[in-house]
Amino acid sequence: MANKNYGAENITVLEGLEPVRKRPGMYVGDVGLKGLNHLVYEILDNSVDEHLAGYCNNISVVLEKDGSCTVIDDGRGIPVDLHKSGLPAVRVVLTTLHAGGKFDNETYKTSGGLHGVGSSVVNALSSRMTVEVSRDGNVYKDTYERGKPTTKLVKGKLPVVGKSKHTGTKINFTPDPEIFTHTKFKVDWIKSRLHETCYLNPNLKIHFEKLTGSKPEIIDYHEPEGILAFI
Ligand code: 0RA
Repeated sequence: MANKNYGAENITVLEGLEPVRKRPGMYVGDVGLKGLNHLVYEILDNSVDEHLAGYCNNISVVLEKDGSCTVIDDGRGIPVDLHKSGLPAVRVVLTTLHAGGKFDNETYKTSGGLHGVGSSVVNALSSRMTVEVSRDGNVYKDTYERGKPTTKLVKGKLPVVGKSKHTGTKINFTPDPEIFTHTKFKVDWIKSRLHETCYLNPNLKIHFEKLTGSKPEIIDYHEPEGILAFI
């Protein structure tokens, strides 16, 4: 081998998002309505992982008027400090394919598995994505187009766009119409998924808003008995 340091353990970290756009079906099942809705579940599941890790108790899912989706949680916020690559950790999470399910940083391992793994796939398949992280009193923002960063770092750091007394992560993404055959989320499927997720996580509250179409919908999901009634 030309480079003896190039082993199985760091292959995943070197992989960009090109394979995802080349073969989207391999990552989200298909490029139809099912795959489209899968994007929401991938982002949602990362916030649920943060809940399982013992931090986030509230998640908000908004289907925006412009066809994008926003997921907000009150977890610790995806770390923004510099990763050894020299990039903010959140940018590494959102632009690196963790194909093997292995991320070379203990911080990213949780009881539920791995944090943020699917979010880079969603980023790759979105015409636009923005992430805002509230941490350490600041709100940091990063932006992407089809998985590529569009925000200029200042001394390697993300811009601070506001102040916050809270922590959490907000991700907004627009599924790429160049990839998907459908661009309107299936609201009923999403509502079922949110209901199920609350059923399985009795201490989790999920706020849902559908702002598309002529009749907006707002639902608060919370199942304090949930699955506990069966065990
Ligand atoms: C790794 C470490 C820490 C937080 C997260 C991941 C995290 C990821 C996501 C994805 C969606 N919401 C999230 N919230 C948190 C925290 C590490 C620390 O503060 O010590």
